[in-house]
Amino acid sequence: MEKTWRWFGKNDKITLEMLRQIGVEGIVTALHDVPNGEVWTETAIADLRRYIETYGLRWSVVESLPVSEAIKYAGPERERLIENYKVSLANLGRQGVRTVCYNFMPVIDWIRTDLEHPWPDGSSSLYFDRIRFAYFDLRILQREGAEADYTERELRKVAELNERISEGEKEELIDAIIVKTQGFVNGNITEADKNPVSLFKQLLKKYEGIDREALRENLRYFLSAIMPVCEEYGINMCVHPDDPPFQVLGLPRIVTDEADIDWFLHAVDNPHNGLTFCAGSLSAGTHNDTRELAERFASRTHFVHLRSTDAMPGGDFIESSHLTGRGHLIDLIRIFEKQRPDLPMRVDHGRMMLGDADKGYNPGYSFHGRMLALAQGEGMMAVVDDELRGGR
Ligand code: DNO
Repeated sequence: MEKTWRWFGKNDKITLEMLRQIGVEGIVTALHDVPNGEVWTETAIADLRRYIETYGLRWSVVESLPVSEAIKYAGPERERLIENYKVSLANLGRQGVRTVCYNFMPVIDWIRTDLEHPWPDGSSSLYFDRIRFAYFDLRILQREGAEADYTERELRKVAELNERISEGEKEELIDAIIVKTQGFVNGNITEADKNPVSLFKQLLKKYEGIDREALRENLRYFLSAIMPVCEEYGINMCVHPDDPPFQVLGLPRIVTDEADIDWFLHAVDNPHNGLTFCAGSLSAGTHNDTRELAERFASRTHFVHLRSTDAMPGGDFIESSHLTGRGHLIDLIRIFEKQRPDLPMRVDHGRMMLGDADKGYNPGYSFHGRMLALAQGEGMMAVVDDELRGGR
């Protein structure tokens, strides 16, 4: 697979010069300063593409061309937004950038409650604590009917947490769940927003009455509308699985397991409609076996995220080492190197280590941690490639 790296543009503290030295071949990026829903002009795309190429690298994947909320909840602006999306796709296609990752998660993209979960060795990683998340839902958002989504035991734990949680910790929780993890992926809330919780609640309201079936229909509608452009320009769309892959905050999530993936691939049965195989997101659901999913969906996968998780008691999960955990990256590399050696892959997230913590990197996107993970990924790929050649 092609070794790619998520880079956040010319202001990223991790420069293309650095990436060239650590064996990166392709860049995964986006026009991060274009607001969601607006057209990506061909000039802006060409400028970034050329800049990347001056470093001997190529712009391999767009992550993400964000799908505006009104497309997901079918608001009145949907047609205009889909038209803009099509123009952006055509402009990307004309510039030769033909793999486009996006997601269809309502309101909130990926979810973590703790951005610096300490490891015994002094490094840290991202973590999802189910009780803290329930606390956010029940006590901070005070979402109507939320109690029904938690067990008696969980509700008791939330009440216990309420006795000891400090105001500072509450702020940190809000920051982790809806601000720091969201803004940089062109999410709905950024650090500049004064009252993130009330903004978030307004967004949740837009989905009242939208269940799984309705959201599926809106995904089908969107994909059907853009497929002709994808065919014309040879663009491969690859939806990112929901992270974590289960229902949250009363919102439907529709890319969570084998049946969901099967559904959307058949709903618009076109080879340009494919999957981002995010091993980290999928493995965070204990109902998923990443190896079975990879075997089944390799042919419709257009992009691979190598990351692993470990399930903890009580529904928590931690971002584990890339060599261990439920991601089973060695097996996935075996499957993809054999069936789809052409695919771009990036190591997704890394621990914070060796001074990463002071640099202000986006959560999960450390330099040293990801460099270590890339080296591990490269090592696994080298062994698998050797196996495939029959060893020596
Ligand atoms: C987080 C990422 C996601 C992902 C988007 C793709 O680190 O995996 O934010 O980029 O969901 O659309």
